[in-house]
Amino acid sequence: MAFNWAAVCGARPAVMGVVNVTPDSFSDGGRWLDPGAAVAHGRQLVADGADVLDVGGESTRPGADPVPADEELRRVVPVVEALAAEAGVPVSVDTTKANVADAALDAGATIVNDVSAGRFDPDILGVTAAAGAGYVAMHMLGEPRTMQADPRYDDVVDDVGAFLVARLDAARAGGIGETALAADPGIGFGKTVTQNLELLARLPELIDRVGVPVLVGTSRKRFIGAVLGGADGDLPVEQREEGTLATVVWALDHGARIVRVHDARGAAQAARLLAAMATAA
Ligand code: PMM
Repeated sequence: MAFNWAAVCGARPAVMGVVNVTPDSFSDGGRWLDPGAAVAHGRQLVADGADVLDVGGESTRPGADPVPADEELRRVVPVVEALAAEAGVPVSVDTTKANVADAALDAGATIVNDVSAGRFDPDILGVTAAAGAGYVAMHMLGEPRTMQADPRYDDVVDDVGAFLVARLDAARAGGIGETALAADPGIGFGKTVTQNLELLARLPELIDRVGVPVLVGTSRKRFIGAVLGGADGDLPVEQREEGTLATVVWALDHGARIVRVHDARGAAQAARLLAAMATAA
């Protein structure tokens, strides 16, 4: 059956919980590299309120080198398989590689979260289409290795919007159905602190432009540490949870339909409280 985002985030916004099976992600690298620990973490995220689990085996932090496909497969497939069988929520695979997406979809994933939006391995679009899976097209400036080297835009919201419109068209041309599409401005992927803040400030403009559900991933990212830091420098990653929650509330209140977070509990509570306030008027 073809994937439909409306089933996930139609009635109310969805919380996507992050399961990074990597030794080097910026926020939680190495914590869930063991498959058993990763699966247990996924279960905990669902208990905390996650509506979707996003399993990734390649770090996309600034400066990261690519991971060979066989290593990424080895990390991701067992975790996807276990969580798809028992977590009770849709599982997405965070990959840019067609063969990793293919194997993860075979193992039970129903969404492909592609931070390259089909630019790194165009076959990923056909693989996603053939499985009738959901697809997230994310904006990144160039590639992780170099994306933070002096990122420049004419107008960041305009440029990211145009990119996403073009990549969504590529996904449609690759056979992915309209209800399966979501878009993501890619907070932190080739953006300065100010550019990230502007993307969030003008989120409704971007949402209007792309015309599909928008996912926002701010969790523990550097711009939060930079804004909240002091003379000693950025607030460290482990102290960015409260700041993350502020951005989650903002994104949901400005039209985001999916938020991608490391701590599902706060985001799920925020989503429920926002809905209660919105319907009390
Ligand atoms: N951020 C990261 C990884 N994957 N996918 C989407 N769609 N959006 C994001 O913002 C995003 C992503 C980097 O964060 P992590 O290393 O903590 O997972």
